[in-house]
Amino acid sequence: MALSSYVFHLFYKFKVLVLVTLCLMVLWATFSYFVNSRQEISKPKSMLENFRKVTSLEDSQKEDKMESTAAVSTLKSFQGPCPTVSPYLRGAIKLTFKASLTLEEVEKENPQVAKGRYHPMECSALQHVAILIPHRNREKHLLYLLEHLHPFLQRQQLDYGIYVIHQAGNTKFNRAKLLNVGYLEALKEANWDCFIFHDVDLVPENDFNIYMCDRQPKHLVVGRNNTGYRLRYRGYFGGVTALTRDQFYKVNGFSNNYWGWGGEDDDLRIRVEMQKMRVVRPSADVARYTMIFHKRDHGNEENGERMKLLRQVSRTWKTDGLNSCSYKLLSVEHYPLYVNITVDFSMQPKIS
Ligand code: UDH
Ligand code: MN
Repeated sequence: MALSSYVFHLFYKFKVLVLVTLCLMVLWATFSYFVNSRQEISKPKSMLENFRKVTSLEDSQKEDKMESTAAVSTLKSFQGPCPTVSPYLRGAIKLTFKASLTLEEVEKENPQVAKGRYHPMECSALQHVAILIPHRNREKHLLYLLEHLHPFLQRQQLDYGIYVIHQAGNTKFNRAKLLNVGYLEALKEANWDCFIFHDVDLVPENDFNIYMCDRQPKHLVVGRNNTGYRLRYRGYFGGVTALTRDQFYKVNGFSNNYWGWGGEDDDLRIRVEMQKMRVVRPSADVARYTMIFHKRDHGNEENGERMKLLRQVSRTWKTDGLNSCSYKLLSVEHYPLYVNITVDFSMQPKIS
């Protein structure tokens, strides 16, 4: 008798165990369904839908801020990758540039950006992207670019950082060398997958122009307002380009020898083509920019030597580039909306 009651008891316990396991499985399935559906919101169909979703991005960011760090880190451990098309994209936007805009206002608009960096809370970004901006004496342009670029990149659900590489002193401006410095210095902070080399005065008009790298080097400026939204010339590779860490490394970065305006972007295209890579571009209807009007800067006069330099690329690229980029690093400052890297090139031998 005692044995049969023992067996019965054991069987009963087993049944309870099976029931509890089943309940847990149902709970788990329900939970994962909700987590997934948060990420896989399909591509927006109408303006109204876009508007609602962008509002909900702002709301969810507010909510996220309120959650305790512990809760956020628990959620993050369940996080899947972000969708290939972000649900927050809006398409073409009419850009405005307010004369009285201040950096404090832009900082207030972007409380979730710290030390120039941001990552989405709701999913794990597909790429870690460093935006590199060569700069000297264009503060107002930088302000407008930051104002538009931060929300633009957040709507694309990117894990990104903005670096401004500032050339100190009065030596001729060297855009390409500044961008080499940006690449080398940014990689000291994080293992970025993708680099966007970005003029300070070009503001993207359509957030379907995705700031991620492709399997081939990508040129993002098909059209801009001051060229009637047409490609400046066949082979143009200037303004804004996107190369992966490896693509840029493979071509030994930019040349360091272009002082003053012009040629350095064509040089990079030649390097890319010599490595059997091919420049790709997004479609003309999304790769549109507004260039904030400016005149030629003092210290960035046209480089008369550029044609000569361009004829030598096949001989010089291996020894002139990332591996020969010498500079004096004056400071690395972490501001709320960007990292400011200041360099001095005045010790360089070649100044005309
Ligand atoms: N840049 C600076 N400061 C300078 C020079 C250049 O920050 O003093 C940077 C900035 O990021 C700029 C980029 O380098 O966007 C390219 O320089 P640019 O804007 O002067 O080049 P772009 O081809 O203009 O746009 C060339 C001269 C325009 C003459 C216009 C006459 N109609
Ligand atoms: Mn310009």
